[in-house]
Amino acid sequence: MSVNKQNQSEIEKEAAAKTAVSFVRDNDIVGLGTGSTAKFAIEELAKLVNNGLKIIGVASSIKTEELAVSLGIPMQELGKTSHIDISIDGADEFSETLDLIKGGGGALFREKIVASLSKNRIIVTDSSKKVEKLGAFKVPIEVIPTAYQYVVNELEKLNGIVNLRYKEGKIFISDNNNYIVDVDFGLIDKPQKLSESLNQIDGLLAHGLFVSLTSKIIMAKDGQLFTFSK
Ligand code: ABF
Repeated sequence: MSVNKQNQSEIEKEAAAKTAVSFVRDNDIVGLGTGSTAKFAIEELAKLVNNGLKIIGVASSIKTEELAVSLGIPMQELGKTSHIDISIDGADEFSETLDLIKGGGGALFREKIVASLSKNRIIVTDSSKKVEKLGAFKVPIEVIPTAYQYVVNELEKLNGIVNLRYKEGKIFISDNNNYIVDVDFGLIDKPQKLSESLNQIDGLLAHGLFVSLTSKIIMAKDGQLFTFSK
């Protein structure tokens, strides 16, 4: 991506993130996403907290937890959270039916738990994430290592082309000590159906298809904000 395009993307991400933060209210429990767009939202929230906004943050990754704590946002553990008022997170792809592919950063399991606990789920993106049909971005899937080969077999039965994720030459290990595979299913005609099939596979902890898990998508493009909601 050229420097100009990268700068434009960052400007769009920041604009979308700041808009999402404007929906946060005093005493909200706020789900904090993972990735560069969510980072803008966390930084904006920290400014408001330092000006008196009273919230409790719940992180979708260790990286997000560390960032939020370093910025002074009061936090509570995800495992001890029974409800979240509003969550703000990014995505790798989204369609106008509010279906997403998430997990490019490897945080999809906790992101999905945060989204599932949230009353209001806001996704913030730059314009590069909008697609007609999901699937150009391979679907990240978290796999328990002791079930790895079995899960690969099952994914291949679903016509998936499975790629084990590596980072810096080593197998990528998630925050939950599992593997991540990125699976090419081609363009996905029926995300709900594929999601249901994936949910049946034992040893597959979570997948990056977020179907019916989003309240609103805020996308920034060329200085304008676009909102997608049902
Ligand atoms: C996270 O946001 C992940 O699910 C997704 O991969 C990422 C998108 O990253 P970015 O906001 O940096 O484009 O929630």
